[in-house]
Amino acid sequence: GTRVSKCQISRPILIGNDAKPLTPEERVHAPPDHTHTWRIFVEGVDGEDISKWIKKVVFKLHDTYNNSTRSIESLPFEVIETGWGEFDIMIRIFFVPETHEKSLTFYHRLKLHPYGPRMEEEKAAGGLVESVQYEEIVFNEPFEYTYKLFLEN
Ligand code: SLL
Repeated sequence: GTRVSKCQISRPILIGNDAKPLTPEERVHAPPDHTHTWRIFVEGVDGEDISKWIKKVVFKLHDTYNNSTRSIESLPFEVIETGWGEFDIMIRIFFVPETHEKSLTFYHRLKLHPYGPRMEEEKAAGGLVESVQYEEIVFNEPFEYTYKLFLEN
């Protein structure tokens, strides 16, 4: 393939997690020390279908989890789990092979507890918390396939 010189394409994505305390009924079915259910995700902005250019997302969880490397190959790119602690999740994004783009690695700190500027709202919402980061993925001198893909989408 040929690269498109002097061209830079950037696409926004959202990386984040939400979490909430387990209800007493849910705690009956979860391991005894687990306190929260949470979801880690990679999403498009405004519901964009990112599977047109993202092939798979690998989430590396804390070693306390069974099968701590979770490979997600179709939408939604997310992992839903229960647990008791906060930790850093390594997130590796693989692009569709036609783009010839190398995978990119991000980190997200899993948030379970109300704290920070939104603490009062989070407490009022029964401990429902959310932590989302906006990332700009930049393709520098993309291959023609990638260039055309984003022209059309
Ligand atoms: C902490 N450094 O001490 C962190 C570690 C580990 C979280 C958090 C349970 C996994 C399981 C779980 O929530 N691990 O038992 O399946 O806060």
